[in-house]
Amino acid sequence: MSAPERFILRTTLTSPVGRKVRMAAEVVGLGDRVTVEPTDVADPQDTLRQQNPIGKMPCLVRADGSSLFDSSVIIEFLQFVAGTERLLPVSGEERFALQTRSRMADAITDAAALVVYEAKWHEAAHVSEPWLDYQRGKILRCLTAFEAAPPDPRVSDVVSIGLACSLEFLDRRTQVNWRESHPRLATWLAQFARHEPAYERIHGPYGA
Ligand SMILES: N[C@@H](CCC(=O)N[C@@H](CS)C(=O)NCC(=O)O)C(=O)O
Repeated sequence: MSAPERFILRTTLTSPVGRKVRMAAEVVGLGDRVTVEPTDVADPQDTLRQQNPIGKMPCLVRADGSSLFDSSVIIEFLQFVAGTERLLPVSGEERFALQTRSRMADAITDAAALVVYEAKWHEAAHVSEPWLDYQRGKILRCLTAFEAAPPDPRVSDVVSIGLACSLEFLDRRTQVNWRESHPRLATWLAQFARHEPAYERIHGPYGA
């Protein structure tokens, strides 16, 4: 019998999307088969750009050298390798509602990353406040939708894993202050972090 395939995940340890994939790998029991190899997305010499022409992390490199991206594809692949449907049912109507909510959770990180990049890539005089407000509006609308219907904190799936990583990113980089205005979501995150051991393994102790 051949040895189980091992994977390389190109990501920094702090990337919220990289953390989403690493958490998903832990949840489906593949954490030991995924080795993180850090990348610098801004470095033109970094091999990431050959592995993923989009130049974004995370990117999963298989034993045969082929690559998988983006994070939602990687996560579906990992649950396929693990032989489970724990993160997302592979068929049935429920799949579509979960995928939609999963994209909404990811959209918080997408917009929050653009807020961070605005300051990183533009000199102070060129930072656009209307653009930042536009992105913060997306974050706040998605948070409001989740506040009205938070996920079940006892369930670890594509929605809860993505949402936890997005909220942790907002706590770390403070693109918006969300906790007071979204108390049910704050409670949800605390409960989810208590329920899912992979949360602490990837993000560190909750609230630290
Ligand atoms: N839709 C992508 C988003 C990935 C993403 O935005 N990654 C960020 C780091 S958290 C990145 O690589 N940014 C560099 C860039 O935008 O060029 C996914 O889900 O994998």
